[in-house]
Amino acid sequence: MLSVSLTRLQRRLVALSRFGGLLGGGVTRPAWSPQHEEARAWLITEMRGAGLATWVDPAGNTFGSLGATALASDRPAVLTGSHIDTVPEGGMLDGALGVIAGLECLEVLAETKTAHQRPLAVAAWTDEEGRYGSLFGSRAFCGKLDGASVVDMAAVDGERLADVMARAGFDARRAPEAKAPAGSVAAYVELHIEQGPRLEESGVQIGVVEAIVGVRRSRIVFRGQADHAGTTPMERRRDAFLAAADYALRAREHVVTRGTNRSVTNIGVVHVHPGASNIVPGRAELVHEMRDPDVAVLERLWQECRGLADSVARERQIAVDVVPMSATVPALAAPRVQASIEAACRSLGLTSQRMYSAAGHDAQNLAAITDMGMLFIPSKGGRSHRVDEMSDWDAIERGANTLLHTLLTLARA
Ligand code: HGY
Ligand code: MN
Ligand code: MN
Repeated sequence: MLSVSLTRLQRRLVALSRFGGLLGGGVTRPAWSPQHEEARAWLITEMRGAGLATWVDPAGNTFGSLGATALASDRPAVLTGSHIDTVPEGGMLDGALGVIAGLECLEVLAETKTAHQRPLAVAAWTDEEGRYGSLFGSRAFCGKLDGASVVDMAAVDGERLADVMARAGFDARRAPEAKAPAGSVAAYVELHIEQGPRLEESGVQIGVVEAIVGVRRSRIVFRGQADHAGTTPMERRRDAFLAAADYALRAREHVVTRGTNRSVTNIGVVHVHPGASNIVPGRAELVHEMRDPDVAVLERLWQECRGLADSVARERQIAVDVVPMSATVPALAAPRVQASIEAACRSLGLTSQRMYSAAGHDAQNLAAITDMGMLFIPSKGGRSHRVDEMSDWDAIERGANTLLHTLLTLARA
């Protein structure tokens, strides 16, 4: 039975983790950064060494293909992949697993000269983590990138997308040209770590994704009055940070009590200005995100939290601006791709369970142009987006073999 080489998988995953690798373990490899571009060059070399044709599109998505030198409407390809950018102080598997396992699968098919009707390709989508713009590369590929917005896209710290792309040799204005030819993708399936505790706690080997959550992100800026921290009487202070803290606690409570059991929310970025210990904060800026697999719930919660921000500001004589940043749409996996993953699990003697993804993924963009599916392997302790993110190597091998047989089924369909 066709199977992947765990030795090769391990070698490549460890090698990739060294680009932006941190001394204590973990990886920081933001999209377009020097370490990301070195990783891209390394990946292209590995793809070519595996006998694949390679190309990079105007949005910086990197492709390795078996049986085609480009995507074409008259020969729809079966696509797999994920991303090689990471969050700050992230792990070595988030994204990397899907790209390296996809490369491994295509290399096995090439070296065994296994017949398949459709071309196959593995993609490394740019900026999946959304440092400059959520799910950027796959959004461009699926024709969902608003060209006018690209020039204004920037990271929360102000670094502009156009500048970092230019440094990496790309013209941001051309990113929308990455749009795939109509009908050029027959199916898309992505292997990813679950990034949560459910699979490990249920003891099931493979997760078959049914749906992927939508994620809404906003910048919320509270504007009060900077004042002397010693001499200003407490009752006269218009402290922007206190308003932000009040909002954060109440918004979390609101989502937990008024959402569903699948609604989650987080505030991971806080900036206080001017940011000195002896100045009452004049301005406090939060990035607030919320998630749910149901777009109606997500929209309701988002509107209700906007109202909450206004209430907090009024109560504290503070001004507030709620600036939408990104809104990804929940997506459903295609039944035929889910069935192909489950058939692969059965042929490999692996247990599987259907589940929704509480993380966002490029696959939710691909759902707009083709039949999409995802499969998960368990994350140790459910840990992810942290330096000790890891999965067992035999789980990695199981996931890659399941991907291999799923791709083969889809490429023969
Ligand atoms: O944030 C997410 O859900 C994903 O890891 N980008
Ligand atoms: Mn990911
Ligand atoms: Mn991630």
